Amino acid sequence: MTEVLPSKVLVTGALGQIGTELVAALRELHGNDAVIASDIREIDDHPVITNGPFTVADVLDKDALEEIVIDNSISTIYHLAALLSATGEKNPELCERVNVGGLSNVLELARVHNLRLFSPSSIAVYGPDCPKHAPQITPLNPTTVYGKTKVAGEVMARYYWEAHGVDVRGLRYPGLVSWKAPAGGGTTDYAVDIFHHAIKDGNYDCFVRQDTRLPMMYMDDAIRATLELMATPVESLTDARAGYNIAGCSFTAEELADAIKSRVDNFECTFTPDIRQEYADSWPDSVDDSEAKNDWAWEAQYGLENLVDEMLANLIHKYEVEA
Ligand code: NAD
Ligand code: AKB
Repeated sequence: MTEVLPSKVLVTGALGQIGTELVAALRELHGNDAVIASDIREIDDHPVITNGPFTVADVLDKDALEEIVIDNSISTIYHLAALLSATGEKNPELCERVNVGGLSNVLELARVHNLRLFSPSSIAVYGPDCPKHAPQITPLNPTTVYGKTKVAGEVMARYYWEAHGVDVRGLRYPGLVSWKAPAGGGTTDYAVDIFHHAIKDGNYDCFVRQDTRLPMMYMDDAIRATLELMATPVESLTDARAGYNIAGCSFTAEELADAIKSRVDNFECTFTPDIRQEYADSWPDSVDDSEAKNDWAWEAQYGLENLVDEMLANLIHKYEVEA
């Protein structure tokens, strides 16, 4: 008689900024052993990831992924492996290969093995022609290769749902601000880096102009949005299912610096834009998330003030513990 194993969850790109926190949240929900973290990078020990199963897996190796899916009775994949905007622009060919090729592999595995799939999109799907307050539905003409891979990802996800009934869901995450893991090669990384430098050095040289306004979100909201979307009954979801807009808060780099200055004595912030300014300028200031609100009652809990309070309190504590 064949033993029927309980179904499990696989997270790709689990060592990244989102993965580190999503794996912890999923293990809280399903139990440590039911969530298999994977990444292309190897690790010996990790405060979160190694308290449950971890395996090295390249999302471009479909056969290896399939072996993990079969051997562990995987029923859901949270597919986080990707290259972000700044890294992607430095290596566009690899960015396309990983972001589009990797997603194509997991979509095929989802079709063949009847898996549910979470595949994140980004505010980077928008381009300069988009209104500053980005609607859910508008022409998507990104100028970054990363943005193009995210548009392609949404199109592929919708196709797999419509043509094959694969239950794939996605969110257009804003720039995510978190303290547990570093941000990984994106344009919105300044909104994370600024906190570390404020605490360690008392100053920060920001790589975008002070008037750069972008949609941002505290990680706790992003993780909750992910779990809420995945828990929503399928019949409640609409055509936005491959990339729901979700709004957290929207602030300029200067507003962020000022909020930190009002809490960290003598903090100084200068602004020296580099190439990432171009990517930031091509994205909207804020997003309209009415569809997420209507379809699955999405509501953010963090604005600029409580985001800054949380980031400073947690990072100061973290640095004290590490000292
Ligand atoms: P990250 O860069 O921090 O982590 C990505 C992880 O993927 C890394 O640990 C990396 O080692 C891994 N990876 C890269 N190539 C791989 C491969 N071939 N096989 C397996 N693993 C590989 O990224 P993140 O911030 O955690 O983002 C996760 C997802 O969320 C991505 O799809 C990203 O586009 C999306 N997203 C993130 C943000 C954000 O602000 N963090 C915003 C919008 C969308
Ligand atoms: C990036 O800046 O590349 C990411 C994103 C907004 O997708 N944080």
